[in-house]
Amino acid sequence: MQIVSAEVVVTSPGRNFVTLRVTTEDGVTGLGDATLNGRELAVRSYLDDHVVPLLLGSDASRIEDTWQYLYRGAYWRRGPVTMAAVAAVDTALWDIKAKYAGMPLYQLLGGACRTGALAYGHASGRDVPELLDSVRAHLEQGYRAVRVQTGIPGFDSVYGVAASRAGGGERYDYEPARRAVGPVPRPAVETWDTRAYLRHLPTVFEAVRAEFGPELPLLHDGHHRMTPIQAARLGKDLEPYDLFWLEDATPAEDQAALRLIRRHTTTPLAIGEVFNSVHDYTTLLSERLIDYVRSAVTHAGGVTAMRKLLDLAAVYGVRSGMHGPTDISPVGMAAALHLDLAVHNFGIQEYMRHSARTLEVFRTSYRFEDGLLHPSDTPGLGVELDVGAAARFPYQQAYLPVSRLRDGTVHDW
Ligand code: EZ4
Ligand code: CO
Repeated sequence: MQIVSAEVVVTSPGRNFVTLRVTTEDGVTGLGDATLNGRELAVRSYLDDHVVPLLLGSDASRIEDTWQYLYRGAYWRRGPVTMAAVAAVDTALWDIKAKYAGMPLYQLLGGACRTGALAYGHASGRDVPELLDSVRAHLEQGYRAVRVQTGIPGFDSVYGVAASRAGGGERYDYEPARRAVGPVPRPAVETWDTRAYLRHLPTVFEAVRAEFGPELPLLHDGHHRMTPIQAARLGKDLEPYDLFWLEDATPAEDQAALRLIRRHTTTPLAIGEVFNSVHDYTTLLSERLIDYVRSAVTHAGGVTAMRKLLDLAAVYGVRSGMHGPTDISPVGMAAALHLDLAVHNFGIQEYMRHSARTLEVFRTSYRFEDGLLHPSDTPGLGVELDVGAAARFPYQQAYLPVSRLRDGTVHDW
């Protein structure tokens, strides 16, 4: 199973994606997602300049050894760029191994624990009536769980709210990265006021529960914007609305902050989409400070590392809630779905549909039916990359927005 070629494909079919494609001497190919939103080309360079030369001629069957070689062998450990690159190699090697075995990847991971993975979508609106329409539209699309984000009176744009389609009333699916334009392209700037948010959000959940009843699982993403005491208050204020989870209440790198939130509220907590290592979670898990881990295969070192993280989480009764926005490519999404099926401690899977243009480049076989996702029984991950189609959509610089307080101070995003 010698690796004879590995190439990095950067393509922008509606948004940017970084994909590693590894080919063995038998002509079997494997794909891995290495997309790091807003910093894509750093990962391309890490792969092209430092990883691909090490893969050529090595044995594709040695997945664990390759992971350790790239992680320990580089000396410089962890970090989003490194771990996205390691993730892409690891995922591609699992794809190859499963194709050689003639099995869908979830079979190699131990087989299915469930018939499908419960997915949640992103409902949003600039105001409450628009949000209620969006929740309704998601239910019509088959979602059985929704994340709820809304505008705050007095602010033009707020995290998680889809932008309007120019000239029309229709709404885009939420997509935070924006193409950089102008002579000196810069990220968009959004204004933020936590007190206004804390006052407004409970009224939003009141309206959603009044309209849709007690059963529908509702989620919310705080996007790292609160202090621990603010997050504690929000968790308490939202208790009557029985959230599935409150995500990223405080800046994620401060694990100890969760102790304070946990002391004050029974609202379930999720964190970790910006983490890239099991070591980011040790306090959170061992002290049972969270209920869901948000890491994605794409950013946390691949299928190998994600499996180990979820196994550690299981020891503490913590479940999965893998990150699945559109910046996780269809390759990263498929890898997540195989794990979702195979691990016992599955919780929920974030799922935003990719655009038709993205799906021209990435040919997927996973299915979304009755609110559940299934990775399909195609051998491997079940995703193929159309390299010719990818070449039609060259990279375009895009950034996530930055957040500033009313006085101009940079805030967490
Ligand atoms: O901000 O995917 O839970 N989902 C999120 C996303 C992330 C983006 C970052 O690339 O918070 O919207
Ligand atoms: Co999030």
